[in-house]
Amino acid sequence: MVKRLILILGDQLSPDMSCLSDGPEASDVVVMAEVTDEGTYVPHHPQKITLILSAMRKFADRLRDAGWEVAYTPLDDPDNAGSICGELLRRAEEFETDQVVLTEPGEWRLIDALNNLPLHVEMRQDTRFLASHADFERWAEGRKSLRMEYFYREMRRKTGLLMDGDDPCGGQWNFDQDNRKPARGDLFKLGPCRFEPDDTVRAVMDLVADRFDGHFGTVDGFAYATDRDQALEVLDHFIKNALPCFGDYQDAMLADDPVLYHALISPYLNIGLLGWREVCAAAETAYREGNAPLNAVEGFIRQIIGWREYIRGIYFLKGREYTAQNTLNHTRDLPAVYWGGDTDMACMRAAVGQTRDLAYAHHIQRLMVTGNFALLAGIDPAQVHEWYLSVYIDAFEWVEAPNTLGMSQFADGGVVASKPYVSSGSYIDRMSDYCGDCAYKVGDKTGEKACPFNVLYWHFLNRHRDRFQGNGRMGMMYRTWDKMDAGKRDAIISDAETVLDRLDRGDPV
Ligand code: FAD
Ligand code: DLZ
Ligand code: SF4
Repeated sequence: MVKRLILILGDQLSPDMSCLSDGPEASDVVVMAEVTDEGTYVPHHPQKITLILSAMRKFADRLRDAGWEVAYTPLDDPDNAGSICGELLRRAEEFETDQVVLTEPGEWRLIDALNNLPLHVEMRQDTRFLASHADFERWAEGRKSLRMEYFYREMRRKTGLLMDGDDPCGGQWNFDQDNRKPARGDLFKLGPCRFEPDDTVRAVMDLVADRFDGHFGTVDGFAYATDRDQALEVLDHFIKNALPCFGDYQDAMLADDPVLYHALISPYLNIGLLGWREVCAAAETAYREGNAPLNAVEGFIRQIIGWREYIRGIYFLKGREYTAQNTLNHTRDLPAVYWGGDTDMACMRAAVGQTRDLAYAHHIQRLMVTGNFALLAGIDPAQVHEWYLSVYIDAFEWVEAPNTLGMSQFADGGVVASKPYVSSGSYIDRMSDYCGDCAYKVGDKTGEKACPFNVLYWHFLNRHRDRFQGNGRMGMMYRTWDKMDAGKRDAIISDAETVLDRLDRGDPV
């Protein structure tokens, strides 16, 4: 029988991948390749590359132990073709076959490239998700708006998670009104799990430091889990120590605590070291056994079977053109502050600084600090998208693009978000401890020291009035703006333009 090449990508590191379902007995060969192209098509953070290559090496060993033949190409192999497609062609020649089996990648770029190979490619569904493409299309069909909340309820019914018979536990689907407490500096925090690099990880760190020099961030301090056992430890640590407070402090931000009560499991879910089922089951058990309150557990499970699945559904439903959208016609270049350039804004310094150091920021930092600033300042969404895809440890296009372009930048015209996620500085002040240490004054609405979010917020609403004033959820903002005296409005617009001019000149803000 002709040998088939079974391609396993760096974010497909689970024995449950559909492309492995025929088992090692079929005498196929698994192809795994560390390639420069995947690390540079956007300049990925060195810790993200380290995570992926280390986890690939360890997963290849796991497959060999399970009886698979694995053809593994390290990054520094002199014969390395440098790209996934190049490696497949090389292996096809070596094993004298034109048969390839793979699981659908999480990015149109790679799906198209692989489908265009002069080989016979069988692309199977990615069954690691709760909702298949067909399930999501069925749900979306005929709906005027694709709101996550309704999709989520269907997923709760489908899985039976947090259900008492036909009803949601506690009589409500969503307990968000109990969540979102502001940050307190004296919160008891254990911090996330950290793993000392072993020999495999150290070798990869050296290689990455050498080959991807110049990317934002460094490998220094890399402490992520890189195999299944370590990822399970992270999950266990979260369920025991952080889940009980997850809901309450989900939106809080503290300068000296980058993770707070977040799980930090997205990298492992996204590369296959953890699965949604076991993660949600562990959270539900904590609730049923009285170890975590319902508002926390419901909020957490909603992120996974609600938001995560919904976001993926949107990416594949909307197709290749989704990432090119720019509904608000924003064209300004991404300012240097996103790459660690000088800034007087304490919140941006904190969010970008921890992103550089850890390749991680939690949801509200991504949405309401760096995302909010880019949207208010009118940054080209394609550049914002590339930034998020590059710098975060968990970023793969299927999950990053709808979050960035849809939820955060409103570039899709309101498919994901019913209104733009914008705020003035007062939201950041309420939810964080950033403003106390800032050169700007969050209480100042105009003037040299006025918080840039305060003036840019009104500038955004004013310049997009035609689009948003009819949005029921934004009417009050426009009424507030209209009631302001004309002199104050002029001063705000003029101060905002000073900030924007500084960004255009490349001066720090
Ligand atoms: P927790 O807050 O502990 O949440 C638990 C889990 O829920 C996460 O691990 C994640 O798997 C899931 N989840 C929560 N919110 C979302 C969401 N909006 N979309 C998908 N899954 C969600 N998430 C990514 O996994 N990859 C990305 O590239 C990514 N890019 C983002 C870009 C922007 C602009 C924004 C606003 C959000 C983005 N998110 C992304 C969603 C979210 O910020 C991260 O999933 C989360 O911060 C990961 O950290 P955590 O594991 O500590 O999450
Ligand atoms: C992100 C990434 C990186 C940095 N390197 C590799 C690699 O060397 N080999 C590989 O198979 N996959 C890598 N990946 C993950 C891919 O970019 C990812 O599979 C696609 O973007 C589709 O989600
Ligand atoms: Fe950020 Fe404004 Fe607060 Fe400074 S004052 S930390 S710029 S929100």
